[in-house]
Amino acid sequence: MLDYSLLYPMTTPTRCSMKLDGMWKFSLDWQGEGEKLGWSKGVPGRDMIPVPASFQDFYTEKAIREYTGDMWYETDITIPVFMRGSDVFIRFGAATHRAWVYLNGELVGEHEGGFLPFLVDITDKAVCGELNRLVVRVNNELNETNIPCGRTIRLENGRKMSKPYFDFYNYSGLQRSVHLIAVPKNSITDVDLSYEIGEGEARINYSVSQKGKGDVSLKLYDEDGKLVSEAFGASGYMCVENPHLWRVRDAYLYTLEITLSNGNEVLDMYPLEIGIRTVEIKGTEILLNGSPIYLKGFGKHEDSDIVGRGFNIGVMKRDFELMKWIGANSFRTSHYPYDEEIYRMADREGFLIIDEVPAVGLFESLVNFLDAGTGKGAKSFFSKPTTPILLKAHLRAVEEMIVRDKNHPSVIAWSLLNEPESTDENSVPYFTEVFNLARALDPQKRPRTFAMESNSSTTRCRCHHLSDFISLNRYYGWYILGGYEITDAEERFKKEMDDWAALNLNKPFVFTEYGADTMPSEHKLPSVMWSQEYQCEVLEMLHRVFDSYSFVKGEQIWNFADFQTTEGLMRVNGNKKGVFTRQRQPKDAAFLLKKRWESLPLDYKREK
Ligand code: CKX
Repeated sequence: MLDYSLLYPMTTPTRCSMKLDGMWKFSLDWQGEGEKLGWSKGVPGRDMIPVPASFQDFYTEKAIREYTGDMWYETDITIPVFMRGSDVFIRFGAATHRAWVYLNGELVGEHEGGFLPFLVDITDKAVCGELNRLVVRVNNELNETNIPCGRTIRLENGRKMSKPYFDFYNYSGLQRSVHLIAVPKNSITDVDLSYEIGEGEARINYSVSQKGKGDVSLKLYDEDGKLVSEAFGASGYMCVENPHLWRVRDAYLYTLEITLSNGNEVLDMYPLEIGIRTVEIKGTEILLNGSPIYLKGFGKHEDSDIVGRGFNIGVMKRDFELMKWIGANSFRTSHYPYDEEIYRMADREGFLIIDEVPAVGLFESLVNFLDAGTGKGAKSFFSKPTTPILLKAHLRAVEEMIVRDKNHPSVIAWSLLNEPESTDENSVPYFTEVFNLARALDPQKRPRTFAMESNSSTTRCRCHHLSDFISLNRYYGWYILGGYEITDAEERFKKEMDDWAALNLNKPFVFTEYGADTMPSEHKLPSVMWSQEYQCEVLEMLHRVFDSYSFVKGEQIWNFADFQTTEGLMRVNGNKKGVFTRQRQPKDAAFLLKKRWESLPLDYKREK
């Protein structure tokens, strides 16, 4: 159970939320002695860095970019006197991968897990009306007891180096906004919502959690600000006549105003934008509001020039414009939950999200994504002495993600692992716990899945029975039989799909990854691998196969844009499977996809 509220930070008549973003003092802790030297009271040096941002790509020295270890941030904040009498918190959108927080030299909180928010209660420590020094020690080391998994090695020169078991750069630091928030002593802490849609009416089931006393009441306003329903009491339901449903690329948001009061006195007020919609799986259909949908879109990353994985509101806007232009309707938050602004935008724009927890790199191999791609066998990742610690961190991240994201209409499914080693019997109890927790925590009981690489085949995967729909990451024509062998790749792919069909799982399949690395500079006729022409040929081949299996109900290409990875023989300054470049300009494949996706109806492959 989380001991703080993960409601999105807002200023309301009863609450105050102030962004602490800007330039913070910054120092890398090369010798790992900041703690001993008292940096918790004040960070040495004069260097300053933007928050939010990854620290890596600002500097010109490679040793700084590749730095692994502790880094220290500091800012001085005036805590307004009007916050006296409230519960006061510092809320971190994310600190990658772990953080210790000090206020005026005193440790006030810590958190592990680099992609979800956490709050530090400073009510009794904050000196209202004065400057308070906020210092944060962030550590970006990878290990096998936290997600995402990796290793930290030491070079001969004594420096540490990150060895991710995953294919994205280990960007780190304070990558999302930091807020100072004040909430009343008696406050709304959470709300669970689920929907039932009937003829001319919708029912919103709700349950509000609170701290302290107060009576709960709720008012629902439509987009014109008209009151459409009311309810009283901490749990129950509200009815909406002729509801305007939230639909794919046709969103409609109501505002649910939750009030906590004592007679006429309003103790707390929190407004939440909600969309009335249902999601379920029936046979091989994915149903939104009872109607079949076909997913078209991307696996993405939070990744851009200079700020790395730091949230960038301009990049977010451009990405949504490009997704609209190309005719997409969905994306997976590969391989970690994204900044909350992105879900708010998806709610507004009517995009569907498969929300993924940062469980990536859970595969026993040094370069796991490569071995995985070729279907090589593997030992068990889930039978190590450290597995119980890893599972605890994983469960905690699932809880934080679902508590944070459960009320977004855009979120239609939970992806609980990416390309794990699901082939060993020890994976079964591990996965079962993760899947059960997701089901227990989600009031809307959304479908759960995990993205499976080639090794997780029909005969070898022991865990696909847990998925409500099957997510396949497949690289026929790239890691498997690329180039002139593409015709064999197509046959091999069809053979695999026939094997899945023979299992008669009666579940929808979604391709959560497929594609080919492509250098935007390369054109070649006839094509060669890495050329723009080849990317298009691979897609045409894969689309033919997708189209010939009725249970395939979605395609999310890897990747939306080129992105940074660790340097190496397989990567040309990053992964180049983007449909767009890292600067968000189209490759040829973007036009091919636009033509296809604009022509596929939302209920493509609807069963009669
Ligand atoms: N899937 C065979 C996970 C992604 C990688 C992608 C790739 C792999 C492929 C696994 O994080 O970027 O290699 O392009």
